Amino acid sequence: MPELTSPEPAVQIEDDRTAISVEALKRAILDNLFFIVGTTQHAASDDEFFTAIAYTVRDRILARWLATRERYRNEDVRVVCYLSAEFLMGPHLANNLLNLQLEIPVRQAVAELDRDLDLIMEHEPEPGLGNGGLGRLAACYLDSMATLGVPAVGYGIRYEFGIFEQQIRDGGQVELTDHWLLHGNPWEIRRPNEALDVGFGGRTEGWSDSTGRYRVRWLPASVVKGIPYDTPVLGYRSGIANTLRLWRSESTESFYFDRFNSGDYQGAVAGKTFAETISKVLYPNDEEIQGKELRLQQQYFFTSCALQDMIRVYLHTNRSIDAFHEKFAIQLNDTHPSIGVAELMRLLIDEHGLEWEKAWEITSHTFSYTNHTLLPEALERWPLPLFASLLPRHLEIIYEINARFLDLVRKHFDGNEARVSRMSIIDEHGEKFVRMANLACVGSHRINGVAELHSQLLEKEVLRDFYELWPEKFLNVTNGVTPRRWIAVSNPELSDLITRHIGSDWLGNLDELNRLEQYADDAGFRAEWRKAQREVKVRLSHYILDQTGVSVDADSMFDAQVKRIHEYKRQHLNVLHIITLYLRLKSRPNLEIAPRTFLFGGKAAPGYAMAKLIIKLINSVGEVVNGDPQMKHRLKVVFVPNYNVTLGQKIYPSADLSEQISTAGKEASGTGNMKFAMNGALTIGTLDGANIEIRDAVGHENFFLFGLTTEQVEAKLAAGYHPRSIYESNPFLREAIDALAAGQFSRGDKELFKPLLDQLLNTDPYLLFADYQSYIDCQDHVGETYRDYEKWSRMAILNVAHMGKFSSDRAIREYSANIWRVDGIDHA
Ligand code: NBG
Repeated sequence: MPELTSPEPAVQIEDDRTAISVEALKRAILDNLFFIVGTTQHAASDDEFFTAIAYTVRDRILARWLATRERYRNEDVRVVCYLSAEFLMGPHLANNLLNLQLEIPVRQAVAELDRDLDLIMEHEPEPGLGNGGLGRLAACYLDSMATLGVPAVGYGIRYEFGIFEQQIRDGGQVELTDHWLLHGNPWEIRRPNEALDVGFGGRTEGWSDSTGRYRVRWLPASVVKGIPYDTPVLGYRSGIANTLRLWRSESTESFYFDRFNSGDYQGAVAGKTFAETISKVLYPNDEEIQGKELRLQQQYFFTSCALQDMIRVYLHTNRSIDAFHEKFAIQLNDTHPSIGVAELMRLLIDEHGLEWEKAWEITSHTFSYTNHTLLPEALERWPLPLFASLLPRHLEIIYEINARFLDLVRKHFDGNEARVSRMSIIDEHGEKFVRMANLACVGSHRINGVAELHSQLLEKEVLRDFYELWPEKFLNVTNGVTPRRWIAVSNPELSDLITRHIGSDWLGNLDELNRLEQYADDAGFRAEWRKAQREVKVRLSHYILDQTGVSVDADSMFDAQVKRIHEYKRQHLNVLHIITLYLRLKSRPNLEIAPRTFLFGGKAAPGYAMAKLIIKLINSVGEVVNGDPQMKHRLKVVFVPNYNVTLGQKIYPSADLSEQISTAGKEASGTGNMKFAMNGALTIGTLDGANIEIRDAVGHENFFLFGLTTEQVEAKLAAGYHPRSIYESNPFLREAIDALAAGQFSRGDKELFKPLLDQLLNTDPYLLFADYQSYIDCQDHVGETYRDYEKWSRMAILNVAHMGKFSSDRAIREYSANIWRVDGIDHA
């Protein structure tokens, strides 16, 4: 990989439109306000100002962006195509300013125009085109690929409506439409010249070509157009701008005049409606499939666009299609784009005339697959009739892939039919399904999990048969996150402090953070550390007051859990601790504790009743605790609404304690755990996902561990788990549960939390009760430790010093070396 040395500002082209002096920037912003937004400096709203600034910055990205594009087309580089149904990019402006090193002059220019850059940045809408960890990981990886000079394109869907906006009303979640495109999107460029067609439905027919070879052609019943929208993805100081290419679906004919003229007004727009629906809205489920036809349409739509796009680029190079896999490495971000395996086969055989064997060689050398979850409810499978009616030709191809594959399985496993039926791409138990994970495994040359434990569990459980057939395909790549967005952009106070002491190279090489170790014992440094964090906490407390009306004390411990709301993530275990603490303080009012502010954030899938009840639970407990005068200066509970990247950027830097408390064996990796720890929060967590590796990296003495291990969880469930007996024998747990059941946190309503309590008492599938006492004891230890703030700061510094491994740069180096076999190109 090339070294990141260039200290000069990367923009060098000094013509009128791209100059970077404060004067030139001011002029450009005013011009854009006038000529693009259609307003003037004094009349412009902050939204309009944002747009003008964004165009000003985009102008300064374009030259390198187009140059990068040309290089990838013309030079003999292998390009990584990262296929993902979700990209959770977050706001672009601050990140682009950092990467261009333009923050100082732009801030100055904006100030001279009598506006405040920070306030204006609050007006950037967030492209929420993802649900959670999986979509955000894709965004961190794009950042690192551009930084390391790995030629890459992110392919996905330009959803008109991203993840819903969450409001809290009467303590419960309400979903509102996300209008992220309302004011337009200054970062993207629509490229109608590069539109492509995608078919759906219809039938297939056989024919003979001029050499007499039997061929098949697909006659789709309808065709939609995919229009690409490109957004530049800048590298940090690398001079490179890769591309995020998102596809919007449109009708091929905007209007069926024949029908319109004959009076069939509805028929005239029906095709248009079908086409436009495909990229309309993101499915808001993170780890549960919904099995809806539209979802399969979305998956096929963007995957087909991406593959056709690659082939088009490839044929431009005047090479024969035979070496396609040498030009492209395709990464499947979970199974969502795995229909690509069948689509590439179709394109190569039906459209480009290759023989099956050759097409398969190309295909299986092109794809690799990342699995992101062990939860069985997330394994994608499509009912066969639905699949057949939407993608008839792909089903034929999948049957052929499967027949050949199962021959191999039979040979390898000596005709073991139980294996054959488990490994088959078609599930034939009762109602038939196409199993997308099986298709992905068969069609990929590398399969990876996202943390050590997760990869081991894939090999041992979910993908065991595939591992036993092809152990050489499997590997682990532990997730990482970009320190540019998650430290530098989110936490300028900490960033400055670090840079003042160890210089600025750490942002391009996160291992450098270990040079902070020497400061852990320096009382002066620790004081500065606390001062920096306090500023961040004060800022968040203003935001919280403004958003929720709750006033929180910046000197209390900020104990934070932000992530999707899910039973396996156990936000309700956190609540059981709060209730226990509350009841303890009620019965012993003079008890001295470290004052705590519990912060929660996260969305629940709209159809997930239990998750929504957990939100209600958090808010109900908050209402009682925050309203109790005895708790003043001791406990506060806040649910900060509409958790997204923007809000994450405020919360990660402010936290003292990071809650990573999933049932062991359930969280594939987690990435929020890394963002907190990089910003100095200490972790309380189970031995799950990447927590294990974080604990090893930061030192066991700097990590608050509790709870059962994966093996103990499995053993307990296998032996017959009885949560009610734990409830009966643990007086504190009983007290907490009884208080909930009695309506103490629901204004006397004894029914409200009954579904949750019944589940815990009867089955408790995520073992909250089994881990309860261990969690409480560990939290008591946390509270004691926090009171020794010198000790705490020391731990926090050591924690940050050892987080280098969790940079997405490290993860991308591993993908590049072990999966994609690509090098970074030299920086401009
Ligand atoms: C999520 C896992 C997380 C993991 C991210 C990124 C899905 C389907 N999976 O543990 O739950 O960190 O993927 O790998 O969103």
